[in-house]
Amino acid sequence: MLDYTLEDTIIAASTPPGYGGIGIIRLSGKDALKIAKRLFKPKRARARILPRQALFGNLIDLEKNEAFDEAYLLYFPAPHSYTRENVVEISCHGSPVVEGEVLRLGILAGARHARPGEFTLRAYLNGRLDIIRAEAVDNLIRAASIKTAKMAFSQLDGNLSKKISGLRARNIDLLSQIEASLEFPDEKLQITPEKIAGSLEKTIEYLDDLVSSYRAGKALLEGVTLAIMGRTNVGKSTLFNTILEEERAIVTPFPGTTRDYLKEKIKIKDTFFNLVDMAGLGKPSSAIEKEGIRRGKKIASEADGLLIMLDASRKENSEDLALIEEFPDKKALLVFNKIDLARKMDVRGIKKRFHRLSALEISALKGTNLSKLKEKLFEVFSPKFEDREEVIFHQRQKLLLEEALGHFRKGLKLLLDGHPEEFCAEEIRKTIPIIGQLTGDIRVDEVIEKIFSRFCVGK
Ligand SMILES: Nc1nc2c(ncn2[C@@H]2O[C@H](COP(=O)(O)OP(=O)(O)OP(=O)(O)O)[C@@H](O)[C@H]2O)c(=O)[nH]1
Ligand SMILES: [Mg+2]
Repeated sequence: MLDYTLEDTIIAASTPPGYGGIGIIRLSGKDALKIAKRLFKPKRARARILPRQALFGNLIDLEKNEAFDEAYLLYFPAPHSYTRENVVEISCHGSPVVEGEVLRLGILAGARHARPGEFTLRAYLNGRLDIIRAEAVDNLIRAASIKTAKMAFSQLDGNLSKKISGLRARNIDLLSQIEASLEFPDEKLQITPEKIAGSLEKTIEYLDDLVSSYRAGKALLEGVTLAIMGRTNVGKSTLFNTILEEERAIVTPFPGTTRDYLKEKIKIKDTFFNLVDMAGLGKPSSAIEKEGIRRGKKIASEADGLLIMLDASRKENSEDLALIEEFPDKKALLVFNKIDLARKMDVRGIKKRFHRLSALEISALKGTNLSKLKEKLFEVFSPKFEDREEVIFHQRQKLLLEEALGHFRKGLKLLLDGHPEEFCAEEIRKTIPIIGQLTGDIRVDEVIEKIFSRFCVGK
């Protein structure tokens, strides 16, 4: 369970574990400075610790009066700190032993080791960040590309939060106008149904766009999942290995080599792809193959995109064609493999027949057209969002937005169907607490706990 008490002073390493030039230990809470002083002594005996000014000193085990490193100390008095509490940062050498000793002495002096995300949790509880911005901190840290980092930073900077708060304010205003005109029907300042509808339509359009941006957000954060699909022996594992530039999957001349699936991350330009190699889809000859095929189909159906691989050195059959048509709604790329061998497949005919799909001829074994393939993967599968200002990264946000959207839609429909305006107002009213949960103005403890437990310790 998360601890919501803000009484303790917490301590943790904010830099990742391991060896490095420097390592930063952070303290937050009312006793942060008092505790830091128990293990840090300025080099100049009478030097004073001033807010936000780095001070050079030694780290000392006072019990034995032995120094074990030198360090800089930075003090951020409340409320001008990350957590809005007193914060002290100690920058020592990035040694696990030294950092461990600072933590040990800090805890001995009265601090408690922080839980994952507890610094940011305190920032939220103390009103420095709302939940959308706190979630953006984690996205920024984990961003797989600079593009993602910039989008996360924009949210951390408060751009999405501002828009959501604006939306909430506009709807409260709309609600009060509807209520006023219901209460004082004779007064002049009546809001017309047309105006209400206009306002709702704008809100719906905005939320709809935001909800649909989740696909791109998820792909940016987690990578685009691409399944290499094809019949046995067409060269799926060979291509998987060639793209990864390592002998990751077993390749043999025998059909049915790959049984389970393998998943690896690759980066093309600034997009991450989760490439999945799997069992060949076709008629299984054993129970293991059957299970492999079942898993393969599940992966294919959940993937963001498919690389449908065909062996161009063999004549196509009905199984090949059925595979191409198996997932008609998925983004897919047709890959004709083994072009180093004599061609038996009617490549032109198949391309023509499935002209809606991009296609490419390669040799996975020789690496022919490999760079063209990567280019195509990026072109076909990387998320397109250049014209988007805002992308949402979290399912939590998407689900709440969808819930609010549902009420706005229902409200609009009631209005357009000619029902009394109270009914519409009721739907708008239901969105207020939902939007409150989105920003964290309304606190749902289990949700908060889930969000922060994902964080790394020290953040
Ligand atoms: N000549 C040629 N042979 C290839 C090419 N790609 C793969 N092969 C060969 O085809 C055979 C099967 O390759 P795999 O990569 O194991 O095929 P797979 O689709 O993973 O097969 P399963 O795991 O059994 O479904 C091996 O002998 C590979 O060396 C290619 O581009 N050209
Ligand atoms: Mg294989």
